[in-house]
Amino acid sequence: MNSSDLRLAVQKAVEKAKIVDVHTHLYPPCCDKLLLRGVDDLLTYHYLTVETLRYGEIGPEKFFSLSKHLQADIIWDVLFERRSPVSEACRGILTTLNSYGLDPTSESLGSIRQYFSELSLDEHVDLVLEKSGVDTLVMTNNPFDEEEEPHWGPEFISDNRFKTALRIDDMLNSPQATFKKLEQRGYKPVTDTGGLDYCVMRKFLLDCANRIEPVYLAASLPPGFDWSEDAIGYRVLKNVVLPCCEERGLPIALMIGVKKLINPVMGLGGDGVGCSPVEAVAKLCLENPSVKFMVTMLARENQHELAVTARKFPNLTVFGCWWFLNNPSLVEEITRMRVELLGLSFIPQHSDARVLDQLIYKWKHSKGIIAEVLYDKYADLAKTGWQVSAEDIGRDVEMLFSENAKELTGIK
Ligand code: FIX
Ligand code: ZN
Repeated sequence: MNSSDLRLAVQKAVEKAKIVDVHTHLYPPCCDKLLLRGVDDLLTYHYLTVETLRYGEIGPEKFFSLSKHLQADIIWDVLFERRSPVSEACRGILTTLNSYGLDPTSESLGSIRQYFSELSLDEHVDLVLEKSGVDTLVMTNNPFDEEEEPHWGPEFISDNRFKTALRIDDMLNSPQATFKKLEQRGYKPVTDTGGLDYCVMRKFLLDCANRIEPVYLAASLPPGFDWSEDAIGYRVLKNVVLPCCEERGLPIALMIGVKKLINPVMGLGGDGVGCSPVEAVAKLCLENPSVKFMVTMLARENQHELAVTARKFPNLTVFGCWWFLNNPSLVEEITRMRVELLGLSFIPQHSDARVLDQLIYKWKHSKGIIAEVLYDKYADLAKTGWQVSAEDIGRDVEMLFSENAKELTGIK
């Protein structure tokens, strides 16, 4: 295959690859308004609100006091009307609108809003999954989320395209507050003598798992998470969460490196990033060989050590270019490094979509970069005399976009 045929073959395989998106904040249609969608939700995504507020034309308190409609008007004016929308989050809006045949250079925000208002929820979900190529996506399901948890029931898990992940940050990062919530729900996690009753906590997690049938358990941990053996969060991880994962045969996804609310006034956009001890991940993998770990880290500086660590532990799968790493320059750098160190034994991306329509741009942008990296790697192989066939390329691409995730999580 000559280089232009090779590039075409890779692009075609990546373009048609169906996707298992292992981490999103989306909800099935039965959750109605919980599922964010349309241009106002796209524009008021926390990535864009903080980019708008950087220009200081309006203060955060005043901005967040406005309706979503007015917030979107301001964001559109500041980032699109009066400046070129060169940031990744801005470009994502344009890629998404373009995929619907909407031209924001000639159409008003009003006419764009009109377009989305005419899409029913079910039509919208079907349209976005078809356009984005996402076959199956995994949600983020926090048992302590008071808006979401009431939806947990048979209908919540009836749409096979929407899988659940039991998200238990609170149990590890704020255990004392969580214990109080467990007591309110009839669980007694602390004994009369002040000891921790791990069995009760495991029962809570297993009761949750019986309700939503998660494909993995997940927790986001700060850079300063206390990994010492006697730290309460670590003891809950070791004696409650990991045993539940083993009992149910579920992976544990650890998302490490977020500094929560470094600027609280920014709300969801107020989180920061910090380097975290990768050796803590290595120790977990070493001490729990029968547990499957999915790990993504938020700091660019952690990526190389994490990839090297994954070489040592078959029970460690690296996934995604998470959040502040989901930018073309970093997705390329990280994906190249991962292919060079891990071959095809990792999950290159997840969308982290909070708004339904984001699936379209987050995957279109990532697919473009991953295709470019794969082309280069196959071209390097060709220089050694190793020619890949279109079938080889298709097989490899399926692994990266869906098969690795299916094998790890049991998604069919
Ligand atoms: O912890 C997480 O799941 C993060 O992805 C979110 O909290 C974050 O706000 C986000 O959506 C980043 O893209
Ligand atoms: Zn997320």
